[in-house]
Amino acid sequence: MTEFEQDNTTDIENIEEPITITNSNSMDEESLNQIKESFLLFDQNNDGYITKQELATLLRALGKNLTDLEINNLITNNEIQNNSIDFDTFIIIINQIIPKDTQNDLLNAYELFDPENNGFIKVNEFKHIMTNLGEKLNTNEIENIIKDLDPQNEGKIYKNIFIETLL
Ligand SMILES: [Ca+2]
Repeated sequence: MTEFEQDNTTDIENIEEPITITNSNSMDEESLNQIKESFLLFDQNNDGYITKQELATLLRALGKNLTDLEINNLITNNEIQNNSIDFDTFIIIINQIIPKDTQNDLLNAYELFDPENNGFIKVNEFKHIMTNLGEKLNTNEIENIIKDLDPQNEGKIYKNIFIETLL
């Protein structure tokens, strides 16, 4: 994901219209197109569904390494029948995975740069985090995020603001 802005889309709206992912804070249009292409590629018999095994492979291709247990939980939680996952369901699954990943990434990143647990990180350290998270943000995007994270322009980002703003 490259969008860190808050959005007002509720979870219920996302469930009703899982395809309207561009309004979600977890995926942009480019990512969605990329995922759609991958889905079609992995749906080898072109019936609009992928199997659980294809799901696992596809998730790995998208950089999401899940255990068998995690995959099975996704299958169960989304009430997937007959080992058949359509694209809408796949997007719902992706949205269930990405926020968790991002949250862990951010917390790990935060702890990495505040090992003494001072409760804040320096803005210039934060810029370093953002360029190493795997989420390639451009300078403008990073500056916009920093405006939210350091509203008093103190050069410090406090942990609570960091968590509240980015998660
Ligand atoms: Ca298929």
